[in-house]
Order: sequence, then C-alpha cells, then structure tokens
Amino acid sequence: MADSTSTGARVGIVMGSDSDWPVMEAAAEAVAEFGVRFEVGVVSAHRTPQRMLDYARDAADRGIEVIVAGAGGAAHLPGMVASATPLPVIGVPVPLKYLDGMDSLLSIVQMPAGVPVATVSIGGARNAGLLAVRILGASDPALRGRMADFQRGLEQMVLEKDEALRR
Ligand code: RP5
Repeated sequence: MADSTSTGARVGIVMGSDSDWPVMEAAAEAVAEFGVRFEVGVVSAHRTPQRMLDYARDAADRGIEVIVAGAGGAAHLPGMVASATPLPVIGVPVPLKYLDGMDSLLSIVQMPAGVPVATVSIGGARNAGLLAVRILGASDPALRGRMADFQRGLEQMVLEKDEALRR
C-alpha cells in the first residue's frame, strides 16, 4: 500500500483477500465520485495478522480518517481492525459461495460493547463508501454540500422515474 502521508488518502479501504475486490471496488468508486482520496489494500486478519495490526495502529497517524473493511466467511477483519484503531470502521460483509453472505454479516455485525463497527448490508460496499464520505462531511462543509447535492440527485432520479411510469 502506498504511504497515505504522501498520497493524502483520507479513507482506507482494506479487504481480507484480493478475491473481495469485485465487491469492494464499489466502495472505492463511491469515495472517488466525491473527490476524496483513498488507499486500497489487502490486509488479512487470519493470514497476515501482524500486518493487520500494524495497519490499524498506524492508520490515524498516517492521516486516514475512516476505514472501510470488507471480508467474507469468518469475517473477522473489520472487528479486529476496530479493536486496534480509534478511527471509525465500516464493515462490509462480502458474500461467498456458501451461506449467501449470512456468515460474513453475522461475523461482522455482532460486536462486543465498546468496539463498534458500522456494518452495511451484505455486498453493500457502495453504501460503505458513501457512509465514509458522510463521516468526513461532518467536519468538512464542502464535502457535506456535495453529499447534499448527491441526495438531491437521487430524489430527482426517482421523480423522473415516477414521471415516466405514471399513467
Ligand atoms: C476472507 O476469506 C476474505 O475476506 C475472503 O472473503 C475469504 C476468501 O479468501 P480467498 O480464499 O478467496 O483468498 O478472509
């Protein structure tokens, strides 16, 4: 992963395996739509535990403000990252071949009190990216304004679809 101190990345997007990328790419796309810099990397809770801890412990000092963490199956990455950083962590349950992602969801969502992970829906990487932007927008009025514009766009889209369907 590139050094976010030099890249200016504000959002860290990590996943347990490169096989998660087809799902997690939507988080990166959402963040990019808002012009927010991000970094992407594979950090496995089970296969590279030390790398995961190093990533989580260093992220804030490197300028990362929000972490999006996706994993599938025994999806311990988001929770373990949250245990080792004071930053907000958004968990994305990645659906695998079996169990339709329910295993991923339950592995991420049921955190012990004191260690929160904001869990999105199964495969909900786009919403994870949008939530990261909203979190940054709480202290960044320009970004908050872009999110409000985006929401008005959603509303307009629905109104146009209604108009096209109306009989
Ligand atoms: C998890 O195991 C990863 O997040 C991935 O969803 C799953 C399978 O990984 P691979 O065997 O495809 O590398 O840790």
